[in-house]
This record gives sequence, C-alpha cells and structure tokens, in this order.
Amino acid sequence: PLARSLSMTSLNGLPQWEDEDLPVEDLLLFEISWEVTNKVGGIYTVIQTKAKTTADEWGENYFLIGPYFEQNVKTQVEFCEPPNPAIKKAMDTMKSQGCQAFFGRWLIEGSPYVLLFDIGSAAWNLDKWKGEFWEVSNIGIPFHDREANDAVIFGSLTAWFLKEVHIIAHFHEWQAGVGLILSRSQKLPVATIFTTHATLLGRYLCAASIDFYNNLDQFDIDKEAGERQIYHRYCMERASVHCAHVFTTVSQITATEAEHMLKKSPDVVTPNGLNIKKFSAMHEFQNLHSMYKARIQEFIRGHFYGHLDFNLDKTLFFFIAGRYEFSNKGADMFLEALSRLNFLLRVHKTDVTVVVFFIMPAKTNNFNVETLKGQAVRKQLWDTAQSVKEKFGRKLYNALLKGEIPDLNKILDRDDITIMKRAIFSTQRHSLPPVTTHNMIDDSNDPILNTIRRIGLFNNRTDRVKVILHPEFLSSTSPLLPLDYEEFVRGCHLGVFPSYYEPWGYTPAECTVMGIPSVTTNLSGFGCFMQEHVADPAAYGIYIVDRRFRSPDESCNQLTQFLYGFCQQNRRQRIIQRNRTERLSDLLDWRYLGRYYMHARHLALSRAFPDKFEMEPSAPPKTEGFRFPRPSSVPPSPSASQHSSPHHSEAEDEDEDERYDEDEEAERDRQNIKSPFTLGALPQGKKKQHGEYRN
Ligand code: G6P
Ligand code: 1S3
Repeated sequence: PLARSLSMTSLNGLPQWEDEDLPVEDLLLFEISWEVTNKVGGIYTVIQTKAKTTADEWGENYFLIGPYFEQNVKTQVEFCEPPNPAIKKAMDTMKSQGCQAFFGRWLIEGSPYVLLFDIGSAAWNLDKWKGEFWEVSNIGIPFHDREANDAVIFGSLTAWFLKEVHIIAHFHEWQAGVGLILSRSQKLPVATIFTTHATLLGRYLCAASIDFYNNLDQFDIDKEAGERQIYHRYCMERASVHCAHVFTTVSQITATEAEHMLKKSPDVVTPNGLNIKKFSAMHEFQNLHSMYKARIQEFIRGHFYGHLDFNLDKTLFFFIAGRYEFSNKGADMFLEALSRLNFLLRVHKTDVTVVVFFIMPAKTNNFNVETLKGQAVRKQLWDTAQSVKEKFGRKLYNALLKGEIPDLNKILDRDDITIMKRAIFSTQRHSLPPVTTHNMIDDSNDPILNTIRRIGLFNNRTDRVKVILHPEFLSSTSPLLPLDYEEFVRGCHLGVFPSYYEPWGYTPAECTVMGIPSVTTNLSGFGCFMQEHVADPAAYGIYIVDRRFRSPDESCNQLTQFLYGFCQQNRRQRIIQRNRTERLSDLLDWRYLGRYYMHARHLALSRAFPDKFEMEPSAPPKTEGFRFPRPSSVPPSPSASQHSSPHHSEAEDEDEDERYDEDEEAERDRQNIKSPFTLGALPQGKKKQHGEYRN
C-alpha cells in the first residue's frame, strides 16, 4: 500500500499538491502519443484497443493527448467541454496565446476523452521552443526534419499543458518524448512513463540488412545514428528513456535491444494486448471465415478471369500485411519461400492452389485498368447468367403451368446462346492475371515487384502459387475488394509474417484472436511471447520461424516447410486448427495484459513521489508463469497430423460436421487448462484498485 495518499486542491482553478489526505481517485492519467486518433502504424492499435480497460480503471480521469488533424477528427471525435475545470483553464490559457487545442470524446470502445493540439497553430513558436529544448537537452533539431520539428512543437505544447495540471503522464515513442523531457527539466509534479515500441537505431540497422542480433553489443551507437542522419532523433529517444521515472518496452526482445541501443533496460515489459470480443456462439468465427472467404473468392473469379483453371474450393488464401518495410517485415523471405513452395506443389502435383496477398501501402496512381477490367468481366458474366436464368425460369414455369415438361434442348434459343458466347469471348485475355492491382509510381524500383520478376512468379497457369500485390490498405468501399481489414483476415487461411525486426507484431496477434493461424518468428515480440506461453505453438496455429539461430537459407526452408505442411492439411484439420488458434485469445486480452501498464503507473508514482507513494513489496507482475499445454486429443502439429486414416476420402474433407469432435476437445481442454485470468487477482475496478494504494 502507498505510504500516503495524494492530495489535490484547487488554487486559482489549478490543482495543487497538498499533504492532506485526498482520494487517489482524483489523480488524472494522461497518455500521450502522436498516434492518438491518428493512424500511422501499430501504436495506434495499442492505444485504441487499450482505451477500454484503461477507461474502466480510470473513468472520467483518463485523457489521451495527440495531434489535431481535421480529417481524423471529422470521423472519430465528438467535441465536448472538458469536465475538469483545471483542464478547461489550461486549454483557455493556451488558446489565449494563439495555440489551438480541441477537446472531445474519441468514438472508440471506452470513449475516452481526447485533447488534441493543432501543431500548425503553434508553429510560430518553433524557433523559441527549439531554443528552449536545446537549453535543457543540448539536442539540436535540423530545420529540414519536419517530423522532429513537429515533435518539438507537440512536446512543448504537452509540457505547457502539464504544467497546469498534476498527473501521471504516459508518453509513447520518441515523437511524444519532448514533452517528457521538458516536464522533467521544468520539475513539474508529474509521474512520467515512457514506452518505446521500437528503437530508432534498431529499425534502421535491421533495414540495412546488418546482422543485428549477433552484434548487439558491438555497435558504436552514436556513430551509427550520426551516419544515418538520425542523431537528433536518437538523442530525443534516449533522453526520454533516461528522463522517465519508468521506462517500458513492448517485449523482452526489445528490452534487450534497448539495453544496447539506448543504454537502459526497461523497468517493466508491457506486452501489447487487444480488445477481445467473444462471440456467444462458439462457431460464429468459423461462419465468418466462410462468409468472407466467399467474398475473396468472388474477387479471385474476376482477377483470374480467363485463367480460372484451378479449383477455388481447393484454393488457400495467404497474406502478409503491414508497414512496407521489405526486409524488416520479412517480405523478402516470404517471396523466396513462395518460390520454393510453388516448386514443391508442382513436383508433387498437388491439386491445391495458393493465392498470396501482399497488403503493403506504396505510392500508386490508383487501380490499374486490367484489374478493374477483371471485376467488370466477372460482373458481366454474372449479369448474363442471371438474365438467361430468368428467361429459362419463365419458360419452364409456363411449360409447367400447361402440365408439360419442356424440351430442355430447345428451352434456350439462339439469342441466349449468342449472348452467352459473347460473354465467354469477353473472358479471353492475352496477358497473365496482373501481379499488382494498382499502377505503381516507382514500379521499376519496387522491392516486391523486383523480387517477383527475379523469381518469376507471374501468375502463369502452371504456377500453383499466385501472387497479388495490393499496395494500399483495404477498405470496405473499394470497387475491387470491398472488405475491411478484419473481414479480409477472417476470410483468409493463413497470415504470414516472417519479420526480422518486429518489437511486438500486431498482425499475427490479430489473426490469433480471429482464429486464423499465422506464421511469426522468434525475432518478434509476439513470437517469443507465444513460445513462452504455449507448449506446442504450431498445433495451435502459431508457426514460429527460427530466424535467430539459423542462417537465412535455413530459416527460409523452415518457412517453406510450414507453408507446405499447411497446404497438406484437409478441411477438417484446418477447422480444428482454427478452433485451437482462437482459444489462445485470452492470452492477448488487455483485461489480462493491462496489468503491466497498471504496474508501470504504480511504479512511476512511487518514484516521482516517494514520500507519498510506496510500492507494495510484492514482486512486479511477470510475463511468465502461464502456459497452454499441448492440445489433448489430436496429433500436435499439423504437418504430423495428416489424414488419420490411410483411406482418407474427399468426402471426409467435405464433412464439416466433424468440427464438432473438436468441440469436445475444446471442452476437455477448457476444463484442464487454466485461463490466464487465473494468474492472480485482476484489478476489480477503480475503487478497489486505488484502494490498494491506501494506508
Ligand atoms: C468454417 C465453416 C465451414 C466451412 C469451413 C471452410 O469452418 O464453418 O462451413 O466448410 O470454414 O474451411 P476452409 O479452411 O476450407 O476455408
Ligand atoms: C511498432 O510498429 P511497427 O510495425 O513499426 O509498434 C507496434 C506496436 O507496439 C509493434 O507491434 C510493432 O512490432 C512495431 O513495429
């Protein structure tokens, strides 16, 4: 329990610390990030999904601070008056000096309050603030680095605001770090936390194809940062880490990286969770898979028009998605493995076809004509079939009314045959189905396209692996593939993320909670977390490629084997595996993982205000201690779990009811396996939680 509780009263409308007892419930928590209401990458997901648990704990005392962009705000924020007079006063002070700040509710689960600073409106202060930042940190920001300049404005506004209210402030990533450095240098009564979701140097060094993990302790980090012209950013990051009362990273692997790249080990590892929605019907997620797979199949019918000589019912959909960092995200290794997989499927004369989607945004000039034509041709065939069907139906109906069975050879007339022939002619094409859906601006230098050219995966008829690069994030309003990302993932069979640099890795985690198997690596935070918590990850549909202790070629072979093994599963095995995958969701739930953030906050308070707060002597929550055992009944790994009977028949594949066998397995496991929630008492809401701090 805390030695004394924290007290605040209002002085001129602003809160002041006092020594009298006042409930800690009145503390305010601010979480600051460039990605609040502003989707750039994975940090947005962290903040957006965690909001609900944090709002449950902190209620009206939880606020997020981010940058104001009109476009984001229009669709995500509902403006309102700040409920807290101190916040309103602080905002008014800032506004009176020309800096625009907006307040409202972010329309996501938990609907937390957001405070957004308009960076442009405060830009006239840039030189002054850069000077002040230099005074306290000796970090000089070059005028041409727009992002770093924005970070100084954002940080200065944050620190200015924090001066007016007393709180816990949790900063994410270097872009938010200036606010932390300034708060500390101005000795504001704020307990600070800094979370890094990657290190700048780690990201740069890995992208340069350097043998990073074997040389972690060898780098001259100042020199490396200087050579890459990120010295000032790296200084901002490193200063934030060292100024914070509590420093956290998203995984153990990033903790080790930080020890070397930022010269500090984190105080707490705060793994990323998700906001898990459980369906009341257990099979709902399987039904959704079926439903969205049908939508993807529809797209494939158009895209491959004239070349649809493969069986869509035996076609598997794989995908990779994320920030377009070709080697960091493992797109290089994935393509190489696909080339090997194509070879294996061809020599073994498998009837399975694999269609692989690359969803990685690049610069484009919209969709290309050939791709749009594909969907138009498909639509035309559909319309033709519908009109012939209608005419056929009418004639049949009339014949039946007369008590006749129509002559089926005459029921279609010459016109019908003509329009059908014309429709078939329109499906002739003289080119292969396109590898990319968009006109790429830098086509000749695009790393994915260049690799495809080198390995020759051009969607030939003989290829068993087909490739589609969709260089834009998905949207349900797309004329090509009208699905949002979640729907698309649900419709696929396997997510493949063989990253080399991946501090956490939300993409495989998202697959897991939707019950879609995925490939990850032991260089990703998620992969290591799963290895630690699941006895036989592959049996649960989490394939972990060893990129740490093997050569790239060996890792690529291992990845190929995973993919090939996956292709050998029958439908029933895939259904069983999806059920198992989905069972791991609890592990990734913020309701479980939120405890590490909570611990970080408690620690920050006890360090910032040692005379007022003290940590419980009990050990900090650990990420270890819980493990999913092997599934009870079915052979553990899919590659080892081929058809259970040598006389396996196609009918077996089609027998979908067999999935209910798996329900029994699930039920058995549910009784034997403890949920991670049993690991220790979870905070039971605000009162009790804060009550723990009391004397
Ligand atoms: C889900 C559906 C089944 C469907 C199956 C297809 O389990 O509930 O009705 O047959 O998906 O699985 P597949 O792996 O072949 O896409
Ligand atoms: C980072 O985003 P990224 O894709 O550049 O932060 C994410 C959220 O913590 C993390 O999942 C990812 O691994 C990092 O790389």
